[in-house]
Amino acid sequence: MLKLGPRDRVAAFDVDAQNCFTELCPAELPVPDGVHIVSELNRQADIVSLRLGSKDAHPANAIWEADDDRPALTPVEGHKNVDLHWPRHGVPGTFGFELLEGLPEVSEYDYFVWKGVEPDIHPYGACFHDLACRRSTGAIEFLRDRGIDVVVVGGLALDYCVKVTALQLAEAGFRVIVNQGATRGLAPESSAEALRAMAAAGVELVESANDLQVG
Ligand code: VGL
Repeated sequence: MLKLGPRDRVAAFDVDAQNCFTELCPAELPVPDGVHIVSELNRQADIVSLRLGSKDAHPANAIWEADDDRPALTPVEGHKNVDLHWPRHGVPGTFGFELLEGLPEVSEYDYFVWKGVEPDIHPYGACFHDLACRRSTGAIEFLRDRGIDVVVVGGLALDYCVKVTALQLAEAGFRVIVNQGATRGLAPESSAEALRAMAAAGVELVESANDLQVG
């Protein structure tokens, strides 16, 4: 059991919990078992005082789109805010863009971030718009303003956007807990590496919201 302190100092962050990162969207970025995070995201949000969310909101003409010549995960050269090619995903107006069924409406979150809106910007973390972490999305300032010092993180995918968001929050000085029941990874090796990197940065890991005690 992890004791997180008073409820009014604890927030939850649903990172990119979108259909495009589940097997419902095989042509986008299907995360194995990704649809099954909803109940844990809701349970962790139920025990905290604020709920933040993010979505990838990518244009269909993004310069990082993978194709036969430039497969997913190959590098993109010459663009400071894009590192890798990815299949098209998270395009507003599509089913893949929508939050997973069972989550609140976007407007019910206490704070919400749309990221990667520009065709030549593809960030991972929900706290900064750019890869160099210079342009805040406002999430960190919102959490500080509200007196939050602990953030429970889940969403998709563990090995990319969840990892980077957790590291950004830890770097900003928050106590960060990743609920493994509320996240899944794209691939086993990168997920194992994500868990190592987060642990090295002081991020705590729990199996489920049952392991969290908020006073
Ligand atoms: C993500 C890879 C590419 C994520 C987004 O949300 O984890 N991963 N784009």
